[in-house]
Amino acid sequence: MNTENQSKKIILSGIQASGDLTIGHYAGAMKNWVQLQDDYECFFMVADMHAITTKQIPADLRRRSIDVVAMYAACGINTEQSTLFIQSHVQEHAQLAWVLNCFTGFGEAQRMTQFKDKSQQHSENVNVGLFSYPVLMAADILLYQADLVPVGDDQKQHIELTRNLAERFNHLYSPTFIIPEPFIAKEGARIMSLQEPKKKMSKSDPNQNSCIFLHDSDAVIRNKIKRAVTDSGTDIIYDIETRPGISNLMSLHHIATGKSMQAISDEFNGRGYAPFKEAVAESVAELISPIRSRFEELRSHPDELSALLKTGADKAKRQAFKTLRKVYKKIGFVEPS
Ligand code: AQP
Repeated sequence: MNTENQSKKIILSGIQASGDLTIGHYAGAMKNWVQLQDDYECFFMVADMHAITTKQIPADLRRRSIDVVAMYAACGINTEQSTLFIQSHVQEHAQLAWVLNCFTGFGEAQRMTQFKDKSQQHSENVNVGLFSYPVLMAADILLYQADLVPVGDDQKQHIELTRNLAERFNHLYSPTFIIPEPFIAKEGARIMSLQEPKKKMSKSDPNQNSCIFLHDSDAVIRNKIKRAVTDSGTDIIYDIETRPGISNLMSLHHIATGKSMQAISDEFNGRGYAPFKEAVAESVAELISPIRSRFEELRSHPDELSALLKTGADKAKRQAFKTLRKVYKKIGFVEPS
């Protein structure tokens, strides 16, 4: 770590390797990361350990873990500046998660709404890992002494749990963990399914037409937006309650062009859905096209990605080991001789 980095606040964030990344991940995560990376020391991980809380095909998980790293870089993460790593490469995540499990109340974990949602979605596989997912997430964050955690608003409750666990530990022993703050993306950054606009766009949605993947071709993007579900009526006005389909398309246009919701409404309201959908398709295709090209270029150099991951894991490990060592000492574990 250089001196400049030592004075910078720390960010930790990550995405599960449970599917191919969508424009939702770009809007809710990577776009913010790119903006924050100059001002913070950033650790961006591929959450493969979180991914196995739902069923994964091993070969797909292996491929996707590398795809996610390449996608981070393709979206503009500076790989020289930020630390990119795969969660399972740093064993301290599992080790701290175990310790934190022993400081988490059962009722406290039971209150997590994401567990309730996900256990309904995956009712055939409600495992203990899914239940303690937020505790592993707390370990991810606290290991790096992160000051700020950029997340979607659906993750706010998990950050609250992380803060509670850190405060509990600090109070029981002595100051050990930084208490992290969530960094929640602005309005319009939550992208919804193109087919069921009241539901979040999710990479593991079995309906491929509900998602725009960051590797989709221009033709596929145009087709998916053309087929996107809209609302009855013809108004192009941002209102997620009454006009979820159109509001979602407005969010996509906003992400792709930077135009405000009001400016989009002023430009398209009264002209009908067809020209608006065409404009959204064009802007989204224009946003994704260079990302897709950079992704393909990076993916064609697997050795460089491996080297990058090795450097990232080494750097992440140095920080993680420092924190874990302190924790082990404080709770009374004997140091190995
Ligand atoms: N549709 C979205 N809109 C805005 N932000 C999103 N994020 C995910 N989807 C959207 C944000 O990306 C970060 C990490 O996502 P994740 O993949 O680790 O977890 P997730 O939120 O469970 O994403 P998915 O796609 O829904 O995964 P699956 O289908 O595997 O459950 C978070 O900050 C999240 O808010």
